[in-house]
Amino acid sequence: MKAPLRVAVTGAAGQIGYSLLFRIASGAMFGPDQPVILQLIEAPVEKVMKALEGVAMELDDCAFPLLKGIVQTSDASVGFKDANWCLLIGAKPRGPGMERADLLKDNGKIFIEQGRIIDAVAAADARIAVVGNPANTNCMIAASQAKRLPAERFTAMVRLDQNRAQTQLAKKAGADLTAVKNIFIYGNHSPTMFPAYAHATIGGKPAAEVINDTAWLQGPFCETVGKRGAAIIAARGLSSAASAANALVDHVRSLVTPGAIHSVAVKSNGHYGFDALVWAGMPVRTTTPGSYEVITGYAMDDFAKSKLATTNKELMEERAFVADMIN
Ligand code: NAX
Repeated sequence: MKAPLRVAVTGAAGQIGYSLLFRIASGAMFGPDQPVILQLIEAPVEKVMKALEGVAMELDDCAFPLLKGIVQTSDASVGFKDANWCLLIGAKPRGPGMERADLLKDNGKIFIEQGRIIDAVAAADARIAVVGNPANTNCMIAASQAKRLPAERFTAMVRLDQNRAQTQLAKKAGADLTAVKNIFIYGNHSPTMFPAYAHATIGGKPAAEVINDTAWLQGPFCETVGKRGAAIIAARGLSSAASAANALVDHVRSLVTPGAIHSVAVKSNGHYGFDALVWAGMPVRTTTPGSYEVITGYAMDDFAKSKLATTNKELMEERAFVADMIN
């Protein structure tokens, strides 16, 4: 039997947490032979901590063979202690009339604190995946606090956007979902993101050739993927939760599976023309469990270049809003 992995999850009593924890405990994230200890972190609010207790009771009631322990805490230094994976889902939502700059700054405070504590107490091999929005910038902020853990350990999730794009391409082509390959998300997890359809293939042929409708690819396709979150809220009255949890399972599973090729928001280091200091979605190949290399060299046409410039500009603006907090 392998030693259990410690998996810290913030916002554990929230919507995404409720869809996610059971899948981690069942083995979907780390495999059917990998035991886990869940370290659940919530806001220090009585009602929320009570709700977390209920979630932990339900986890117990599933009798998952791989679940070797549950920690419930509102103290991040307890929750992140010795964690091998830190899944940062909890974030402050945008309130009515709230300015984006204020949202960035309020979340900045949370992610500065969490980044500092993770760097101090998490396991030497700790990996961090950020879901809480604005995910790319929150990830950059958390990473800014790390002195021990290298920046590439901090990733933000754009996998939900990749999954959405894959399904849209398959539906349009009338193809099976699994026939769609190499659709990658570049830039910010926001409506400015760019699903780079030109590199995608369907049944081994270029997707653009199979679909043969450039206006659809440049227009409704990009728009549907970019605004899917808002469409879910309009239909469900609540933001995406099960699909976001599923995407996080995919994000981590791909990052621990050597050879997997997938979209992750990582420190750009200037790849694809992004500002070197922002976290931007791009294609990566997992090398060893938890480590990856950016796949560089996909050629971009003028349309793609203009989309990359737009999403890069937004990421740089977000960085500028919080620059005084991280420098
Ligand atoms: P919920 O509001 O249901 O849950 C969030 C939970 O986080 C709450 O229980 C809250 O008490 C907790 N929390 C807040 N601050 C905390 C802190 N400092 N430490 C620990 N816990 C804290 O939101 P949910 O629907 O679960 O969404 C969570 C986040 O994911 C949001 O920021 C949301 O915008 C973001 N999303 C990101 C996506 C992505 O693809 N990157 C897609 C889905 C989702 O919209």
